[in-house]
Amino acid sequence: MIRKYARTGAFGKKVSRRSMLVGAAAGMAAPVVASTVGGTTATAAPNRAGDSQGEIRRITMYAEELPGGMIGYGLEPGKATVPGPVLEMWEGDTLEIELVNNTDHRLSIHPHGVEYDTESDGSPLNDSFNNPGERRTYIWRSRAPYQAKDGTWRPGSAGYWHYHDHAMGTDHGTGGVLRGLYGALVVRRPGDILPDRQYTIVFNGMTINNRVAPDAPIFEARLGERVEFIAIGHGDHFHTFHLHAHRWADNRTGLLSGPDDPTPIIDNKDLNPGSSFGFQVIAGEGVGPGAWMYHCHVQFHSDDGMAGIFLVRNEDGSLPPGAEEALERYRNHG
Ligand SMILES: [Cu+2]
Repeated sequence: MIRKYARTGAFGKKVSRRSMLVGAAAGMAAPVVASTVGGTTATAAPNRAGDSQGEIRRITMYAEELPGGMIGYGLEPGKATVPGPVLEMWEGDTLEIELVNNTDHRLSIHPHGVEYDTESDGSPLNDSFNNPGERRTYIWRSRAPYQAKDGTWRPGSAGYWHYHDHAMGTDHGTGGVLRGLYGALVVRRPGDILPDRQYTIVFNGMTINNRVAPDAPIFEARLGERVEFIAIGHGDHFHTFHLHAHRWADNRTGLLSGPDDPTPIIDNKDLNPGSSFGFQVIAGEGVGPGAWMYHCHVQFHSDDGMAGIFLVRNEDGSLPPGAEEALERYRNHG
């Protein structure tokens, strides 16, 4: 699945709201092998004026039942996915989400990383949820770094965050999270580099996006494409996320500011319940195309199915030597 980003001009002026805010089922893996990867070209980062007051954008989301007992969020009726769509904001933006509950369960949407009033908390504690069939608007605000009255600098909202249900099953949304009501929230800073592709990886319980190997997601890219991963943890287990043959800087973006940037470089990171991080890699750079594993590095978790594939195709979209065989081995996982 290809994430289309705004590629020209002032963000929010020339591109539709939908194309800016959400990835088309970005968390869903493309079908194994059979699919070809659609071509996209690298992009320069669109850059909004730094003194912008931000924009107010409105979207509608739908919570719906899915096969296999799952429940997902979607941007159109009948289009819910697990994980839900990637929601994006620029620092300073406000996002108004009208959530339509098309299920028979009480549920909500609760974000991490952004600011909101108690009415938009998404928790039963604050009487903030949707009853079955109900529509309710949640308002999320973001801001750039700012100087407090005492002169100290306070953090902005930019980061790789996430959202999830906080009302189904229990007052903490335990039932909703278990069944798939979660997704990624990306808040960017003007000047941030945008990816060609974007994938959400949620370690939820002992699953990846509520699936286990050999049915865990296979994320695809072509050699040299800029791929953004957003990793999120949920459930009751402690996990570590590892991606083969690629590494990233352990900071907000995963990128270095220059050759002397002292940020630690990693290829493995804790991914515990409620936490999230993201990073960008250039697919196959330095290592070539191939079927590269990603998995939880807790050994019995990977053995039990918390493992998937980052399939880096050749630049022309074909499979490199050995990849088909590797995918066949993956199909026999476990
Ligand atoms: Cu694990």
